[in-house]
Amino acid sequence: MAHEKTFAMLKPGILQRRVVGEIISRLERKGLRILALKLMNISRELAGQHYAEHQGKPFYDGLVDYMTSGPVVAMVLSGEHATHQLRKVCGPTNPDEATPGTIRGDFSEKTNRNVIHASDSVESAKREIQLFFSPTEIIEYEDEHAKWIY
Ligand code: FUP
Repeated sequence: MAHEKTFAMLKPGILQRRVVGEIISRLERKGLRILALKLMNISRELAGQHYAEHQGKPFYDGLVDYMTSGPVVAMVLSGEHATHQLRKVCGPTNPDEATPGTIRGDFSEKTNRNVIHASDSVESAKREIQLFFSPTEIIEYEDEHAKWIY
């Protein structure tokens, strides 16, 4: 089985809107397993590293302003094809294209406020996990229920 780790981040505003539990619940219900979870304020430096591929684009400064405007919830998730599964649960970047039933489709209205980040590849997930978590923060544990999911 191709089990892998992936990275998700609930973006600023998520706590104020009091939907953290509801969104995490959707990730769990899909079968994704939480290996690390933390509430944090991110620095402009970390936001810049995370979104390095977008440096120089017209929306970049606004993106960094927004991502540093309030606490986020960062997570490491695992599962079979977890990166692909997580992206599907989130829906497309632009909420206009995200169908109801996806997280972005249900909780967001605009691309620049699309509620959740999800790694776009296994390689990105590795890089992002290392940016946000130290190895000791990622907890490996037995999962007796895996046989009901996979
Ligand atoms: P995604 O991988 O779905 O997060 O999408 P991107 O890496 O393309 O974009 C990262 C973030 O930049 C988005 F979540 C929101 C922001 N963005 C904009 O604000 N405007 C754009 O035109 C594109 C992206």
